[in-house]
Amino acid sequence: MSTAYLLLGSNLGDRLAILKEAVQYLAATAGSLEAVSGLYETAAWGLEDQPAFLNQAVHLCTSLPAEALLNVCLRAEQQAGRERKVRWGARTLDVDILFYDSLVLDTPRLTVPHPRLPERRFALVPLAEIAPEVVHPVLHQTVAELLVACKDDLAVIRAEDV
Ligand code: A4P
Ligand code: MG
Repeated sequence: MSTAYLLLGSNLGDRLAILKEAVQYLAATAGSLEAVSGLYETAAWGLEDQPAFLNQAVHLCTSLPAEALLNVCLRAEQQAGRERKVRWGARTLDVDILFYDSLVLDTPRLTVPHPRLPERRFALVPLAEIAPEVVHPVLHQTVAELLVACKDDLAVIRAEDV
């Protein structure tokens, strides 16, 4: 069994319902859910002129290899009616693999750990809630340490505090 950390994000449609359904789909198709972070309302990173996201991190225990797990993530996005138009543009659902065990992989389809994780508070804050001690296999820093070092200052607010 492998341990995977995923980040879910939505900034179009009924974001809360879309994330709930995606978590259920992942649990039904990819493995057992070990932990789920709270929901975070986050300012859009990259292309800033778009609605705020809801983001959530998930810890899965899975028997799927990383490539097969990516296929499940892409299927979850399709089920949420995602249309790919603009890179970093608004989407009903985005599911990214942040870590997969200590795997380091860089292929045209899949890069793990997620290459932009250290630059993104919207990913580090939810991940730090469920996995502060997990060590980045390339940078050799824990998630908590990456969060302290992160220079991103876009808003990341726990949803019940909004
Ligand atoms: N891909 C490669 N590595 C991975 C990975 N580790 N996990 C490939 C998932 N997918 C991975 O993604 C394009 C392709 O990346 C996939 O088909 C897969 O083969 P995409 O989702 O179609 O494109 P994208 O998301 O528009 O671009 P990109 O560069 O993947 O963006 P990110 O990194 O997914 O970021 N701001 C806030 N506040 N919250 C967000 O969740 N998300 C993004 C998207 C931008 N700004 C955001 C948020
Ligand atoms: Mg993506």
